[in-house]
Order: sequence, then structure tokens, then C-alpha cells
Amino acid sequence: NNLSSDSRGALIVLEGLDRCGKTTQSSRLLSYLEELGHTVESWRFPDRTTNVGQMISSYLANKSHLDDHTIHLLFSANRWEKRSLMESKLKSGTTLIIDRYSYSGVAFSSAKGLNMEWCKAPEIGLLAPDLVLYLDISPENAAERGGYGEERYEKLEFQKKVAQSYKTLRDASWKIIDATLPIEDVEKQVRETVLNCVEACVKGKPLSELWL
Ligand code: FDM
Repeated sequence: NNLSSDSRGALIVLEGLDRCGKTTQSSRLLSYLEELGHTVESWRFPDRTTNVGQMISSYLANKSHLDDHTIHLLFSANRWEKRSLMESKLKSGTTLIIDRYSYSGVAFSSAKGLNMEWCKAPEIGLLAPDLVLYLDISPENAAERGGYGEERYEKLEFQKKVAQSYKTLRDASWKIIDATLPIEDVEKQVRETVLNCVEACVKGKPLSELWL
């Protein structure tokens, strides 16, 4: 096989509304790539294990209040504190599957009414994903999937605004997948798209930075 040690890993991001199936698909994708012999890790943002992540977690659980700009910058800082590790993993050949990234950052904050360009600014210079898998589901449909939980953003009216914000963020790295299809059908599309992406990275597609 052509997984030579000097080829880099792919940066693959899963995005979508709460309950779209991101977590299920990222764990299935992880096993699939492992079975094919790839070195792969599954990450998620927010990363609640860091100090910044704990502040975010308490905010999401409604245990603390923060100004909208402040929490936005904390989410961004939470990605910045992982940036160098992310780069070294990718360069050493590890593929990363990431559940939420800068697109969540901008979509959720701008859904509150913050200026979109302002929201994008602190993300400039973070690594750009090679592929964004957007698991597409309507907010109503997502809400029917066992209902939302207790966290701050898990409310239908807010999710509708988030869905609108996501639409304006689509770019060439996005693959939109109908998340209302059966799990296996979604998985099949995820696999096909990811294999193409991983191959392009192995063949020398350069790493780049946000925003493209
Ligand atoms: N979220 C997530 C944001 O508002 N900004 C961000 O930058 C990120 C990464 O946090 F409602 C929101 C999206 C979601 C919540 O995410 C927690 P998980 O996937 O449920 O842990």
C-alpha cells in the first residue's frame, strides 16, 4: 500500500445540528479507517478536558453566565490550544476525525446575532479541514429524534437559526450528506468521500489554513 511514512494524515471534520448523528458516524468512521490500516484519532470540540474546556462546559450546562463575545473567544481559544498538536499529528501521518470545529463556532455564535465576520476572525490561521462532512437534517426532524437535552443551545428556535448560519458557511471543502437516510446509507457516503480525501492527502495535497 502507499501509506508511506512521509505522507500526511487528513483533517476530517463532522458538522451539523445537535442530533444529526455526528457522534455515531465519527465512531463508525474511526473503526473503518483503523481496519484499513490507517493511523487515525477521533477528537471533538469543545475539548472539555482543558481549563478553557471546563469553563465552556459549565457555560453550556447553564452553571455560569458569560457574555456572547467572551464565550465565542473561549471556544476559539479551545481550538487554538490544540492547534500545534493537531499539526504535528497530521504531519506525522495521523488522520484526525473531528466532531465540530470552527464552523460550529461561527454558526452558533452568529445565530445569537453576532456579526459573522467578527465571529470568523479569531479562527484565522487555524488548520483548514481537508473535508467537512455536513450531516444535513432539518431542525424539526432533529428535535423529533428523542428530543433535545438540557444544554443551553438545545432548543428548536435556536437550532433553526444555527441551520441558517451553517448555510452561509458552506465552501468547496464541504460534502453535504442527507442525515435522514438510514445510518448505513449515511455511513456509505461518508466512507466514499473520506477515502477520496485521504488519498488526496497521501498524494501530497498541502495543509492549509482558515479561511479558504
Ligand atoms: N459549540 C461548539 C459552539 O457554540 N461553538 C463552538 O465552537 C463549538 C465547537 O457547543 F451546542 C456548541 C455546539 C453545541 C455545544 O457541543 C456542545 P457538543 O458537540 O454537544 O459537545
